Amino acid sequence: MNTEKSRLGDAENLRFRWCLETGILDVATLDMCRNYLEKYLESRLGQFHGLNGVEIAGEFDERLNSIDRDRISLEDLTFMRGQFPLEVRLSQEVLTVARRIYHSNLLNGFGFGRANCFLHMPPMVRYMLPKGTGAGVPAHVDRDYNAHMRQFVTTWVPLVEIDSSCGGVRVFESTSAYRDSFEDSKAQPTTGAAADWHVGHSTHGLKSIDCSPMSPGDVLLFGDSVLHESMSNTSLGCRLSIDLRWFMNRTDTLKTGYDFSTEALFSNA
Ligand SMILES: O=C(O)CCC(=O)C(=O)O
Ligand SMILES: [Fe+2]
Repeated sequence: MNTEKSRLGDAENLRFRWCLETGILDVATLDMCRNYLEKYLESRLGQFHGLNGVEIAGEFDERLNSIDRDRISLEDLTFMRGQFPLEVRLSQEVLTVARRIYHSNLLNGFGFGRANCFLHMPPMVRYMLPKGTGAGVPAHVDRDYNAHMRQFVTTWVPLVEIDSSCGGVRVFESTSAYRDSFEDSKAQPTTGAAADWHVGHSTHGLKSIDCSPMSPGDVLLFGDSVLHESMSNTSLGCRLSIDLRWFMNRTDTLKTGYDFSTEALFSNA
């Protein structure tokens, strides 16, 4: 056994840390953002025959499974996977929510301060239709999807009530055995027709925690090596959420970031 590997330093420990903070964000700001997203979704889903949410979700899943990947644009495919397009992800409505987090003390417990806190751009904004299983991300650590960032923390921000039916995020306990085997169990991108998510990590034997209930204003925070997955939405409503990724040094990304202290974008690309 590699004892050095299990004696993790503080910085390494933060990668496996997670917590749920309640009543942190201003609900009016979140409502404003939710209204904007709902309007967008309503007009865009109209293109998919204007069916109600449940039927659309079924249709999306069926199409995703049978789709000829050469005949659909990447943009449409990404949208059907529950991800809002770039214009929405870069909107002021979404940036305003991120700004609220920056100006709170939320990230202090992870070692961030105002002078060392940068947002990965663009934020991710997701919807999950009722029974829309195609939008669920299998068990993963965010590092697997963000190799361009050195170390970061994710804040998951729900814009609707999350309960056991409108499930949110499920976190898996980072046991020391899991930490020791972490580097070896790195998930690989899938290939072929089903490729959208990485192959899910094995969660066998790991204790899981469903992060619910959560209300608008609550924030789930987790380090880049915390194993987690999407929960299903079996409710009749649409789930809306934003995930924002934060890093401490401007040089921690090979792509684009946002500096709220100067309200300016920067790029290391
Ligand atoms: O919203 C989801 O279903 C997944 C969220 C997630 O994986 C993340 O925020 O990193
Ligand atoms: Fe994730």
